[in-house]
Amino acid sequence: MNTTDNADFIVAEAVKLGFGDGGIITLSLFSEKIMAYSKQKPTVDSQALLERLEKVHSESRQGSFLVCALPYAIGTEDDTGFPKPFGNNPPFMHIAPFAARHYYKAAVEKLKTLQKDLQKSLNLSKSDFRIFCNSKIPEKWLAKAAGVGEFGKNNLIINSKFGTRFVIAVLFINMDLPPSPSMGFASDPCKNCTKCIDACPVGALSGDGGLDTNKCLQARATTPETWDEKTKKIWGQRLYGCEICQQVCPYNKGIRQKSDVNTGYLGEKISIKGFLSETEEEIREKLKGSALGMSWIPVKALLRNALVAAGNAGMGTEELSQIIHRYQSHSDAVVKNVVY
Ligand code: B12
Ligand code: SF4
Ligand code: SF4
Repeated sequence: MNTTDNADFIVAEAVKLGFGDGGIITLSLFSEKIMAYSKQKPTVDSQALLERLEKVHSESRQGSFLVCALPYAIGTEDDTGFPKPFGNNPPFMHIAPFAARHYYKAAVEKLKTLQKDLQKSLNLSKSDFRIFCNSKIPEKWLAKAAGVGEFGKNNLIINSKFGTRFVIAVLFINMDLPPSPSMGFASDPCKNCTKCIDACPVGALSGDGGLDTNKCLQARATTPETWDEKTKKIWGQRLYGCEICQQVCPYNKGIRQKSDVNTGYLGEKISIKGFLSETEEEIREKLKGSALGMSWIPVKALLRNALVAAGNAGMGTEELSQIIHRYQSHSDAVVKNVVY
């Protein structure tokens, strides 16, 4: 096999494992592309982006990134046969589709399988590979450079087949491989569209690709802070996740994806009563292995979110009052102060 065959073979194997798309970029070409992007657009801090890759650099600065896109399912209420961890009693609160199953974990598992196969077929050792998913390295920039997609004004990478609804997973391979051609957009995919900017309920998108994490509801979903009345109202009946800037994107229109991923299944609807009836320990236990069980998501932030959802569902006084009463004497102000 020559190296071109290797590159095609690797991407094809990734797709066989369930990834929707994949592309390859060498470490050296990535660095070059980043420098070029920052020349075109001074807000792109090439130095900072390249520093984030330092952990990956091999002495020789050789190597390639296989950047994969794992599309996530939309409309998982259709799924049958999955256990509902908090029961099925309405009213419900919502989990955004990207977190309804643990796609990040599933993507890493898929890359581990691929790595094992590649160790044999490319005659490389375990230490020649590194897997990254939701990590510190600039995954969106790698996806752009590897031709998987292009930045949209919603701050996400748009893929020409899957829109924005996919997670990115990266396999570093200590071998220079031919880079993939770009798969889609010759120029700015957004053009004059501003739908995501206009629809964001908190004005978090700046319009030039930037996102204000102090405003974004997705960022605030995990921050243990007390919310004011305005934030509570805007939060609605979510438990976790906001994806309005994806719902309105024309590139996601009409795409109703299925997924073979079952890892950490929670579904998109969680019973408010079922959730709030559990102790914190029980909640932690039930969320283990799911996207909401990740170490950096504090249970007290989820409790706050659920109590706000309960309030917005009109359950603050009668039906849930006994359950909610427990939280009025909670030791933590973030949870206690939010009770409706
Ligand atoms: C921290 C983080 C968040 C934070 C903060 C996001 C942020 N902008 O900083 C929060 C919690 C808000 C978040 C939310 C979401 N995230 Co997130 N997040 C990350 C993470 C771990 C790091 C991102 C990061 O480096 N932030 C630091 C800032 C400075 O970098 P940046 O966002 O890349 O900002 C760049 C752009 O603004 C760009 N830029 C500057 N000027 C301009 C101008 C133009 C015109 C353009 C287009 C771009 C541009 O340059 C900046 C610097 O690089 C990545 C994983 C990774 N390693 O990439 C996932 C990741 C970006 N998230 C992802 C996803 C799916 C989401 C959510 C949909 C749900 C979720 N998982 O939480 C929402 C979507 C919100 C949104 N509209 O972006 C995916 C994106 C997949 C895709 N299709 O692009 C990633 C890649 C995770 C993964 N492995 O799949 N996320
Ligand atoms: S995730 Fe929600 S709050 Fe964050 S930028 Fe998108 S629409 Fe705005
Ligand atoms: S909604 Fe419009 S502006 Fe926003 S990312 Fe999609 S195409 Fe671009």
